[in-house]
Amino acid sequence: MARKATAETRTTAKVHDQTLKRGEGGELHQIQAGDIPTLTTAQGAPVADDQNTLKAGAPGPGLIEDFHFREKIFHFDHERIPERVVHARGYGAHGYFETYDSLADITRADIFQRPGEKTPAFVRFSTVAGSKGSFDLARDVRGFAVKLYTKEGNWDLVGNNIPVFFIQDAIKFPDVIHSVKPEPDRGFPQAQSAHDNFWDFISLTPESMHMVMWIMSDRAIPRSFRFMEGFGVHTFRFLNARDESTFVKFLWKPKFGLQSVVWNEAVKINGADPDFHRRDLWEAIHAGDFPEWELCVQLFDQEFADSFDFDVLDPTKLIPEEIIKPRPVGRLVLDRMPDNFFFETEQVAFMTQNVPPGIDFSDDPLLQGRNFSYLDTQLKRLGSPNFTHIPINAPKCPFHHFQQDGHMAMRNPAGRANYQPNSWGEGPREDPERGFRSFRQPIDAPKARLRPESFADHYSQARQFFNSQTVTEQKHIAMALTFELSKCENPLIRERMVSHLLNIDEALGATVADKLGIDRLPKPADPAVPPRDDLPASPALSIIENGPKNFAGRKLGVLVSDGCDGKLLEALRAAIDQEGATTELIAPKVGGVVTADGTHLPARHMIDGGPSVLFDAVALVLSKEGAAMLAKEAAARDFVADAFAHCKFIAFSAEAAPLLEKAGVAPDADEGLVRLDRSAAVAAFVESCRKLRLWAREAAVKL
Ligand code: HDE
Repeated sequence: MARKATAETRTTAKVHDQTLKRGEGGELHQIQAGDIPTLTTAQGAPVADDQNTLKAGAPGPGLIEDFHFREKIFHFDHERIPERVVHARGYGAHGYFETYDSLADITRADIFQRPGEKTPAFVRFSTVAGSKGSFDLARDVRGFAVKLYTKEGNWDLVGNNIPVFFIQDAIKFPDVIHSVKPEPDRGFPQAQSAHDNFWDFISLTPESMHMVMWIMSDRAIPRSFRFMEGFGVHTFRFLNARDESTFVKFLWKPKFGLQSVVWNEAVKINGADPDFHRRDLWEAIHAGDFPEWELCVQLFDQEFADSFDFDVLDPTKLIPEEIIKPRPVGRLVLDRMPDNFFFETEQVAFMTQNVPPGIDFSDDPLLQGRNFSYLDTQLKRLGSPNFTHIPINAPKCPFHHFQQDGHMAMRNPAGRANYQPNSWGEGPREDPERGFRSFRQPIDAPKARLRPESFADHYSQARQFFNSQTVTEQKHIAMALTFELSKCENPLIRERMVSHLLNIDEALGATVADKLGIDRLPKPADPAVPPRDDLPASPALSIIENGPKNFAGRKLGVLVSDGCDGKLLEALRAAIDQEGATTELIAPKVGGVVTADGTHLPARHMIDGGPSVLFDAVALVLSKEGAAMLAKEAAARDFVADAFAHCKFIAFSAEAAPLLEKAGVAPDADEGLVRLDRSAAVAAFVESCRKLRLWAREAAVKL
């Protein structure tokens, strides 16, 4: 074909024609050419053509003098930075911390001095094992990292949603992480602990048993970041103005109470919405329904530490809340999403060693190792010692130092002196009064690679955790262990794990062994010290016991059809609204439905895109014809069957009964099915929803 060269850039012209702009009152109007800023290169030169490379004729060859193309592609080719080695997949938000009372008697940390004072905060939640593009509902620990921009420097509380950890000494961290990551020869499985390498390492590492109980519990599949606790894990120190020390453990308690999903649901959520947790946080903050946590502290002295059953410096142990009651000291509110994910969430650099004066470390060997590690990781990821110049990492208080130069220096220090002391009268000097001081702990010890004997009990708190769960939660732990170990190909690994479980709870070990087809129970693992069975249950460790007892912040999914009862829907929506929860409609097709009285209702989802796993409770408000039509659709039947199997409360209009039946759910199966046939029924349904799930149903559905 004969080619004609043309200089016309039609696409650009059309973009002008088609672009609408939002006015001040929110109205849309046609954009004018003058409304759009001129595209420039990174050097600021205006660009005439962003659609075509510079060529000798058409189609080419291309010319190397095309600096705009070269710069654009060069920059694109360098858009990625290394993902975090662990906690790669995460999501962050801005907010503030509000101090309740002055803690001046126990800490001189500036953030805890003045009641009512607000300190800016940035929080990043994450999974641990999966890569950046993995899914949100992996069975995994969640990172709960908080950066508090205090007036005396950044304080990073880099914690998890589980109060203990796998290992006692930082030197084992690469091993535990290698074991959980995809196996190196095959490059899978992604974001899963259900494989040989992980359970091989775990079953050879008895100190991980307490943590294993937590990650096999529903704590590892939270319903939302908003509904999980956070823990600083290690014991820290508070130091007051007299440098007196109080030990402290930090806990975040969610205002909306605890809630998790069930495993069968988690697997389906990952398919339906891999960004389930991200979207949840994004939507809650944009709706003005700000997530909130209370910061609590467990305070204790050396005398308590000496008398406690376990070593307070052992990060595989916790102090039950029934023994030291957490004291609320402030609240964290997340009220703003970052403008740009990369700029803030990806570049934020948390470091355990970021503590202001008044907060100090303990000798927990895991914490000591972390303090060493986090600086390396920032240099590797962000590429320059000047990563503190990036706005999300920079302190928001005045700062002065003589660190200079290096890649990407973003500040322009003025003056002659770049050292101190100096005679120029320039620059900052240290301040023994205001400055950070470490606790003056006397040390007289041999230099050796040691593990304290006081760290030797690996089973007692694992057992206490298991005994503190409701029967439902205990079953979930047994099911999770069975599932995970069923994915191990090596029978020795399975047996070795069962031998540990027998030290935690005999019935648990026997149940898991039975499900795994292990006919002869192995001998219990040989414990370093005998496990204790006298530790009382700690109700604070159960999720179900610590539910919100209301439906606030939760989501109702209503399956609707043409010809449905608009008034009933209205009443349902109003009651859910009143409860502080949200309603989303799911319709047979995009565009919504027309109710019996002729009102058009837009729907958020069409049935294939809105499965019931995305909701905390569901309702079926259908016409007779709608129910008959949907009964023939697999997606609609799954909607109902899954909601039932996941123990959710289900409301239904009388006309919807045939869909229930086709989905294998008897309309009067249990009290979790609420027929919306009288005016009080809506209120009764909302009342039920406050329990979140009807766990009593679980025995009947046998997930
Ligand atoms: Fe981390 N951890 N970690 N970790 N960790 C990282 O730092 C490390 C540990 C935690 O949202 C890395 O910036 C070592 C315990 C969170 O950006 C890295 C050890 C706890 C985050 C690192 C631990 C955590 C990280 C990777 C054993 C709970 C995500 C990227 C001594 C209390 C922060 C980065 C974010 C991130 C090292 C153990 C929590 C490699 C060596 C225990 C929440 O530096």
